[in-house]
Amino acid sequence: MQTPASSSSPSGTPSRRLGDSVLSTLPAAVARPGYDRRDLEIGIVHLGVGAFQRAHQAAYTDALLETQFGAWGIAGVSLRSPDTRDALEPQDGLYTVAVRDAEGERLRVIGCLLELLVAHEDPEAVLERMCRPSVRIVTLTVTEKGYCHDPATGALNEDHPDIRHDLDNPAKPRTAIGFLIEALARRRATGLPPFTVLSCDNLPSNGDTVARILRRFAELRGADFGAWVAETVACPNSIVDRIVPATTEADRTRVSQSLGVQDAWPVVTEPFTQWVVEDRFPAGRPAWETVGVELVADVHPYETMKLRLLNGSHSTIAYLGYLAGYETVSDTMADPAFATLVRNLMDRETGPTLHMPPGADMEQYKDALIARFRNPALRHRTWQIAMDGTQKLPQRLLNPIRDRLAAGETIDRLVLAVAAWMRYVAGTDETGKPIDVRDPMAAKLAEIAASTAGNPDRLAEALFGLTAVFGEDLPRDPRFTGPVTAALKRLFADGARAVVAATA
Ligand code: CS2
Repeated sequence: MQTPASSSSPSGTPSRRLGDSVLSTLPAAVARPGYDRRDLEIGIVHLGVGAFQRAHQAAYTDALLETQFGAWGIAGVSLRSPDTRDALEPQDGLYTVAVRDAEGERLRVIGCLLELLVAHEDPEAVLERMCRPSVRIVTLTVTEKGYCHDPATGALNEDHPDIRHDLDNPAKPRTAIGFLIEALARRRATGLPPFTVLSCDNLPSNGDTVARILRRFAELRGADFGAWVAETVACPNSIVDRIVPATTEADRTRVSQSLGVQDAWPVVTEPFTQWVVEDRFPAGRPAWETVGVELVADVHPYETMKLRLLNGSHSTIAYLGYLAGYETVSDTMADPAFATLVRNLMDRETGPTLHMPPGADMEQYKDALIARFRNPALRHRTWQIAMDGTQKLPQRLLNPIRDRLAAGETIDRLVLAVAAWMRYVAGTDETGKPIDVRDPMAAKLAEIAASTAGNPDRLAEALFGLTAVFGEDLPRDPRFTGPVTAALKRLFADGARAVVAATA
């Protein structure tokens, strides 16, 4: 029996669930799909259906369907965790995007996510969707580590246990790469054209990188197949940008109260959104340009701008802010020493390495970033951004360091950020509390931390030995290793806040 929309649980969360049957009863201020979801066909399979995709790519496609209906419904796939499926299936795939800033919160219920699958539970169902003739694009947000590659070189890690598994068990893949290749092989065998593979992760040349990885994996299944993948599968590069912190319990309660029905997993984000995509979609694509997506011939200038100015600053804030005891990005930015450091990092170190995209204004971009980082309505945890540092450091901090060193320029703030990562992965904070270090190389990092026992020289030296992160060049360059080790010693001796104030 359904409960009336007005009834609430003791916690104040309405007990009736969001779903197709209650869409028309939502308060007038809540935007919702005006198109008929029942007529929507699956045109996109998305691997890695998480908060980011739901607040970004799905929001664009939903906005497009609103004005221009087409066969672009999305099947959302989680590779392992059933959480998103379990939360959204009872809601017919509907969920709310809450856009928040100091002025308030705007809600829209998104309608283009038609079904949710968990690859780990039923790989065949995922492959079946990917092989439907109506599917023309497979989008990915599987995070940096989901590409099973060597972050320093961008090549497939052929020794990765999940890649070995997928080569040995092609019909039951574990990785996004294994799913893409098996689905492409099946499409080829039945004479269907390949889908376009659109990576939406923060990797340098994400399209070229996934193309290289797919080609290599396909070659390992057969030279002829490798050549077919190289020739026929389009992998446009793309830049995605929207800050989407993990949803909290308070977000769930607040959004559900505003809806008058329970949304078990809304996503909370900022007003800013950007998506720049190379226009290479041989199988066709949604008319995303009508809803603000920038379709361009070359994304590279946008990419370095975003990875270095936004993500590079984010990682700097994450490690130093966490060590200084700040829980969120906006808390960290409220400390004037940190705000100065971040601005100077952009003005004096990362910014000067960039060739800006045509028409872009670097000063405006940096001002906007500072305002975005300060957004007090988003509780973006430093700990969340600190995750997976081994996968993020190369493109965010180490490549700008390479460029600066090649030009004979200073790297003081970049070096401090790298040292802060080292101090962070040492595994205990400045009050002696353990840090929950999440990283695909966490076991190795913990081993290094234990064997170097808080000795900064030995810790730095052991971490420089991770060639997948630092490459062969930087560990041999005393202009890099010397200042990083010195900054690490100062972080251990004086604490992050004091070192930031002295370096800013
Ligand atoms: C963040 C990004 O978690 C992180 O590493 O730097 O997720 C960042 O919020 C997005 O790239 C913004 O577009």
